[in-house]
Amino acid sequence: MGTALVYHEDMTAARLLWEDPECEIECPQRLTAALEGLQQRGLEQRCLRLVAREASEAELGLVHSPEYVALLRGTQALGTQELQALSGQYDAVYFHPRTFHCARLAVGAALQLVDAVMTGAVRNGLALVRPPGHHSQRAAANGFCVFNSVAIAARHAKQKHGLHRVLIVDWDVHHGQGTQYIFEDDPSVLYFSWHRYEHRRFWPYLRESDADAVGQGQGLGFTVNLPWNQVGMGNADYMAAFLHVLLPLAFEFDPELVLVSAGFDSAIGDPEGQMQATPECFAHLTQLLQVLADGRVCAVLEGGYHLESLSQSVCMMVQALLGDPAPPLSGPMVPHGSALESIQSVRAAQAPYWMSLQQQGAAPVLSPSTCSPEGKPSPLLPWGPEFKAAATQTMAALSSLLDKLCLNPTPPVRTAVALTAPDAALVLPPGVLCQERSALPEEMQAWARPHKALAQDKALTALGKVLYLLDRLLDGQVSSGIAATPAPATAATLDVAIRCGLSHGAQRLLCVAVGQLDRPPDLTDDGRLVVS
Ligand code: Q9C
Ligand code: ZN
Repeated sequence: MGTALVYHEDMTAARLLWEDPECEIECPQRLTAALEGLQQRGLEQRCLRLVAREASEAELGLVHSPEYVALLRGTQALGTQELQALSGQYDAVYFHPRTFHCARLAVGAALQLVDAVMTGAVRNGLALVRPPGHHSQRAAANGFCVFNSVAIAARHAKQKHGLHRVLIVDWDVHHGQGTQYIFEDDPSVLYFSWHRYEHRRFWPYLRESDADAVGQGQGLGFTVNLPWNQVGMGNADYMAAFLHVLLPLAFEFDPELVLVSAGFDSAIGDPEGQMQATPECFAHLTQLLQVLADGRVCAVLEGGYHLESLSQSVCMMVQALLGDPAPPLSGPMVPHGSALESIQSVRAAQAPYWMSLQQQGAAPVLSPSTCSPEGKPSPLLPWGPEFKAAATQTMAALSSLLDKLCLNPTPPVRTAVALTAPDAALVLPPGVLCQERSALPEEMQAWARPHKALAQDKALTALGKVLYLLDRLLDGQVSSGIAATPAPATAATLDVAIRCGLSHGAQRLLCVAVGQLDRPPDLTDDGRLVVS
């Protein structure tokens, strides 16, 4: 199963017909640059190419009012002056005689993509469209957006494919307030948006873009806003946002489909976003989303105004959709303090609605920001510098872990299996090494001796294999392994394995027991060991 790329060259037809510095960045070259990038890297050729169709007026009606659709239909016949006058009725919008056609193709492309994914023709895909959609509302154009393609696609997925839970991930650098309004009381659509906010000093200057806007009525907890209060957010901040906010909620929500409002004005170089995330980051974000909804990810282009950055980021996303490994992330993987504050305030605002945020209930409730909108920093931070330092440290540790995941070379043996004689009849998949050696060195014999459960030959042989496997893991020859021990010897084997691991150079050891297993007694806790 592959990746769809939905496009129609007619979507380059709409363009700004008068002087307007705010709107001129939403230009036809955005689409041609993205498409050329995909062609040059041989990515377009690896996708299933679908030619976009126009959405029907009934489909537009899933979100928009009949009067608004009629108004837009009427723009096809207007002259430049009338178009400019009508555009002036909305915030940051321009109309062109081809706008209605383009916007219907943009919606149609999103619907075709959803249909291709839901029928199983492809696993995932990207609709390369303009105009964008996420600012558009039931009866209003806004922020270059005319029809809300992603919102319509979500309603369509529910109606036409019988879905009950759709996740919308809006990584455009602007708040998709249009999408938020459309679903604010709807628990069947989880809407996540991060956005440049700067304590409400950035467009669209809305109170309801802040972290404490969480939805209404039945939809409480199904609107998730992560406002960035500083520019310059980068890879570490975006990864932290996914790992600590979006993914916990998304796993709990368990969507049947993921729609991405894929704006790339959140990438480095973009004049609107002023952020620092590199194009590679979008490969990682895409990869993380693919663990949801059986990989059913439909991305729809929103913003992105730096042509080179846009094109590179689109390529990274398509590569990840195609299943290529993500390139390592550059830069120090340390989130900004301001990002951690934002993350913490969304988590606090959402904690009442999500079990996955309640374990860490000790988290302090923060005011929406440490800086009042009037500009003077608040004198008393709701969390002290110690807490902040601790959070930074935690994040640094997490980040270095991520670094290693990306940078470490793959060991020669991916998986090894340590079995005792009766299990050895198992047929192992190719490439899995069967651990043979079992002699137990003196040092470990000494550890084993106090355990009665290890007195039996069979248990001791198994222990020898486990410890040998552990050594190969620690010296990097093997990346993971599985071992069998006789049931009565499990606790004793674990005890010796932990002692051996810690004495053979493990810096940190996490021990997870599935089912009942007592913590081995007498283990000195020097901070390197966590047993759960
Ligand atoms: N410098 C999209 O990205 N102008 N729309 C903001 C602040 C409007 C953005 C001015 C930006 C609209 C889809
Ligand atoms: Zn945007």
